Amino acid sequence: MKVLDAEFVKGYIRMANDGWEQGWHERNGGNLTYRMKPEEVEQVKENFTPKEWTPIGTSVPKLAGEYFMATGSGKYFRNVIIKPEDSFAIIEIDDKGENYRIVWGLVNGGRPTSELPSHLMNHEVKVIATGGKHRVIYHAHPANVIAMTFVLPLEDKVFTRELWEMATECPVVFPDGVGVVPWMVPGGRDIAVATSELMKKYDVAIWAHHGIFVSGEDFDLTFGLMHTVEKSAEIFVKVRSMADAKRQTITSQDFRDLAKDFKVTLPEEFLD
Ligand code: 2HA
Ligand code: ZN
Repeated sequence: MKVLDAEFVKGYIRMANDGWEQGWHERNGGNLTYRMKPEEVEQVKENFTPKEWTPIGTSVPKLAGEYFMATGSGKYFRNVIIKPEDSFAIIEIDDKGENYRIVWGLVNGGRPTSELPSHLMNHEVKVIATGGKHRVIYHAHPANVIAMTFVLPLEDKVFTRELWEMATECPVVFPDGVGVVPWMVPGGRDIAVATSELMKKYDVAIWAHHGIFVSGEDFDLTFGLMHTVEKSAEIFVKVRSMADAKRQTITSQDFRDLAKDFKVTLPEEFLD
């Protein structure tokens, strides 16, 4: 089967375009990776033409031999839908988890996303934490979440609580809360390590003054998670624009009641 005819590839392209349409991907901002299922690799591998092995810049032994779809460094989400084979690649990880090679895509040259170390380290953490259920890591630059990082203390508890309070569905959608990474130079191993540490605990990591990373099982859940967090952040910005303080909000006891009915566990550390 041709790569572009496969359902999972269509799902990937749709998600990238949805992110573009939300306004989360100015210029070449953001990146999306997907860990392919073995049967999906089988479906399309007749099209693979492997290029040279290249160091990842970090070590991800749990991902040895896996195949990923990855947006290209310097490529635009805006173009994914019209020139997919120029905008993203399928890559293979070597048997040590230290090098990758492009096997399809990026036909006009280029490399996978500059945030490949963060993506792959997050994938590795999630393979372990979810027994392989999570397959999608998504990085975007949504304006309202970024705005929050200029006015709130950069603490997991503060961000979790504010985002939960801004929309009743939030504690159900991300019951573990969100982590916050202080400002760091993007693209390197240090920010990848800091982010993947948070991903052991959360599905959402906010990068101060930069954007968000989210992790999920499939395209719908992962896009939906980004969308929910950003919608909540938008409400926060509106509330703060109207008044310095909230007149009323969802209380800790309200959250406990919600958790009971919706059968989610909310960490007590976020409920005092
Ligand atoms: O330009 O978003 O963090 C891609 C990025 C880098
Ligand atoms: Zn970014």
